[in-house]
Amino acid sequence: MATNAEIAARFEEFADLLEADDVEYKPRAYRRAAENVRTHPSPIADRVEAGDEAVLEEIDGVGDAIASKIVEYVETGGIDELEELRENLPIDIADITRIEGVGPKTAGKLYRELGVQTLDDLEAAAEAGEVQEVKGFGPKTEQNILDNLEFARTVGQRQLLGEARPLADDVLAFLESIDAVQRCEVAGSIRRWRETIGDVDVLAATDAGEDVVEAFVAWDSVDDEIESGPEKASVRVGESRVDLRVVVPGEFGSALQYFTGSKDHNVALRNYAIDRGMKLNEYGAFDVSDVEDEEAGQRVGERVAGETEEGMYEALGLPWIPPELRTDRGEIAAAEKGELPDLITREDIRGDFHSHTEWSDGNTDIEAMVEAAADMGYDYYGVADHAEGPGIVGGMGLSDTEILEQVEAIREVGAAADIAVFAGIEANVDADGEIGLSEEVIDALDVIVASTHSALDQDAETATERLVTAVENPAIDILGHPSGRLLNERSGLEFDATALGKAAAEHGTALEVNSNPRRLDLWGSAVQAAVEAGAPISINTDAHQPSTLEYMRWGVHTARRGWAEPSDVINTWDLEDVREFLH
Ligand code: DGT
Ligand code: CA
Ligand code: CA
Ligand code: ZN
Repeated sequence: MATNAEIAARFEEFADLLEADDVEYKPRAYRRAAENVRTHPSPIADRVEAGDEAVLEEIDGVGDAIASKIVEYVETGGIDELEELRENLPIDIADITRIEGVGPKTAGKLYRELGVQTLDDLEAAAEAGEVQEVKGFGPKTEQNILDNLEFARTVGQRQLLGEARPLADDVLAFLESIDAVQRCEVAGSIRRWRETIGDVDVLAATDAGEDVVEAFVAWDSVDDEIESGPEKASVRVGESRVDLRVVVPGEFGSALQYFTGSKDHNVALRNYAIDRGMKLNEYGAFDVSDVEDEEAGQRVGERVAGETEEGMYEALGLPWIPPELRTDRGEIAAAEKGELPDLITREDIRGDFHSHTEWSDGNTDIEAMVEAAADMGYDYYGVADHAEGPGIVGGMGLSDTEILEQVEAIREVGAAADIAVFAGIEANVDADGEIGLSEEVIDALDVIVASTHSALDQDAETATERLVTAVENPAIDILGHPSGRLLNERSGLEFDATALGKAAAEHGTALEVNSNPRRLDLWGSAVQAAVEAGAPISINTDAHQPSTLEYMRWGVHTARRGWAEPSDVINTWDLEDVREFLH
């Protein structure tokens, strides 16, 4: 069964190939459809297959033409029009467009002029000096392709937020150390806290742009300079690409707004501006109500904002929208109505319910974990080691007898601790949604986190039923990492997040945002669906050693991407309310 991600990938490819074929407008529509399909909370193929084609009307950007292609794909596993495009343009387009400066249009041209189909073909053509002979290209473009080829080969995958963000923080610290830099900030997907990152974007405000660019490319941590000019530079640091833009202080806010994205948010915001006689771009917000020729340049009209990002939104009569919400999933309408969520922050978190010790596969004893949790200023903390069961390596998970022994050990540490310590377990949700713990064990425990560790290839309908069965189980307090996905490794279960959220709300079971940067499970759009359905959320680190209790940062920002307010998240509640919830 096709997942939403697979359907979305087909439409991305569609968009790339159409663009390569010099088709206008249509590619944008396909990209928008792809994004909305990817983030749709319920498994589209399942519903279409079940005859429920009304699901297609729920998806923004999916009109009749795209809807019929989705149906065709679900029914036949292919899309005739896409096959035709592929035959027409047999290019490895995802690979080739990974080269900075080479987009689908360029790829199309290189194929038509030189027969380039793969990265290897392109390398051969560039080395033979054929690329610079193509109309519209030149020696500089050819050199750029050669310079970026190797890097394009190595960065097939997007980086994890947990790897890229610490680098971005280092970049910011470096920029702040440069005297000529007045302000600096990250932009792009990093600032939106997306779970994977294509490249790291940073922005600096300065009156001495060229000096700042020069200092940046000379930074000790830079491995390679990819390109640089008076206003920007791109460098490689380890596995990451970092893009710096320098702007004058008066345009910092507008540039920050523009380069933070997402593209979809910016398109929607620009349209919102146009409807109000305004023009937005990276140079500012302009009142163009008196301007006759709207295409007459970037800085045309009366400039009303640009120095601060708040000012850009204010110019449209909107409150500032937190970057995590900038996905075009309703944030502009909410801002207009004054209904933006009051998002949870790291400071709201009072405890963690899911982490491991050496009793199962953790690295330290119970005491070390509790001490670390107390040092973080938490009021309460739960140990939840693995119970034995499906998906857990033999001998690693605890038997019922061992669980009862560990409960005693946890109670002993808890009695001496400054914070409340919960005796918990991470049980295993089997293929049918059951956890198989004895009544005695269930009664002895304070908190039961139940997670899927097996049968992660179920179809979406079965998976939804399985997860709903789990949250209906009164013994289960928290459904751990619901999809079981591992970013860049396995996609995990697909399920109907709205249906799961409704069941969780009804049965008082929390849905986890697992903060491990390889998981981030649930993620933004799923959290948003769950929160909308009224489900309690629990943000946990799944730490296996004291240092990774710091993963809480990733989980909080992921919950923010799902519009979560403090009251939605049980980890912000006081001890008394938490105790009542766990009962
Ligand atoms: P990434 O790097 O793939 O994780 O995602 P982003 O969002 O960081 O994308 P990136 O690095 O290509 O561009 C950074 C931001 O700049 C992006 O979020 C929005 C803005 N931007 C860049 N190019 C365009 C464009 O052609 N149109 C619009 N509207 N915005 C753009
Ligand atoms: Ca980026
Ligand atoms: Ca970039
Ligand atoms: Zn687990």
